[in-house]
Amino acid sequence: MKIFVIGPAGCGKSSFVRSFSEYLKELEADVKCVNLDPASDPIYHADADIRKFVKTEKIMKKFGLGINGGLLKSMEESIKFHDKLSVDGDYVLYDTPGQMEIFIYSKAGRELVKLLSDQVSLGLFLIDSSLVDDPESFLSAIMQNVVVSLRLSIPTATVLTKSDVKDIDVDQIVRKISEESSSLAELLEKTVDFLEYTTLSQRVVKISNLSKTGFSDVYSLLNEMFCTCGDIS
Ligand SMILES: Nc1nc2c(ncn2[C@@H]2O[C@H](COP(=O)(O)OP(=O)(O)O)[C@@H](O)[C@H]2O)c(=O)[nH]1
Ligand SMILES: [Mg+2]
Repeated sequence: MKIFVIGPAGCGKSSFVRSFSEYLKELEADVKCVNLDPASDPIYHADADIRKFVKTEKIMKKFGLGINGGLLKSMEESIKFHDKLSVDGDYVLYDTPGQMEIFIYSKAGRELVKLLSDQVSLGLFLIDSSLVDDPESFLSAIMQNVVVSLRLSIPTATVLTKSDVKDIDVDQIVRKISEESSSLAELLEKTVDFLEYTTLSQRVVKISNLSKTGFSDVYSLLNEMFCTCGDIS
C-alpha cells in the first residue's frame, strides 16, 4: 500500500511519517519511508530520499529561482528519478512538501504521484487541529482534502494532527454549521451535505505525533480504505 502524506507546511507530515512508521514497525509490519520533500532532510530513516538526487537550494541557485519556483522546478526534476524513489513494502509512507500547489495545480506533483502509485495508493490529508476549530476552517480543510483526492485520483482521508494541543469536537463543529446564521449559512449547509456524501463516511481521525495517540485509528482507516478501493485479489 502506497500512502501519500500530504498537507500544508508545519502540519506534522514528517513527524507523522516518523511516529507512524515506528508504530507500524512495532506491529511487525513491513514499512518503508520515502522522503519526497526536496527542501528538507528526513527526520526518520528514509529508504529512499529525493534529496540524494534533487536539492531545492541547489535548484534555486542554478536556475535563479525563489523558494516557490525552486520547489516547483525541483518536483519537475524529481520525475527523472522516480524509479529510484519507488520502493516496495506493505506500507510505503511518502512524506511530501507542504506547498499544496504542487498537488493541486502543478503537473509535476500529479505526475510524480502517478508514477509512484500502484494498485492501492491512498492519501492522508493532514491538517493542524488548532487551525480548523471553527466551522468555516474545518469545512475548508475537508474540501481541500476532496480537491487533493480528485486531482491525484486517489482516495484520501483527513487526519487532524496535534490533538495534544487542540482536541477538536467534530460533531459539535458539524452541529454549529447548521446553527450558523450568517449569509454563508446556506453554502455551509450545502457543504455539510457534500461532506456527508464524501469524507465523513470515511471518518475524520485525530492524532498526536507528540503523545503518539490516534495511530490505531489511522491504521484501521487505512485498512478500511484499502478494502474499499483496493484490488486485493
Ligand atoms: N504539539 C505537537 N506538535 C507537533 C505534532 N506533530 C508535529 N509537531 C511539531 O510541528 C512542527 C512541524 O512538524 P513537521 O513534522 O516538520 O511538519 P511538516 O512541515 O508538515 O513536515 C514541528 O515543530 C513538530 O515538532 C503533534 O502531534 N503535536
Ligand atoms: Mg516535512
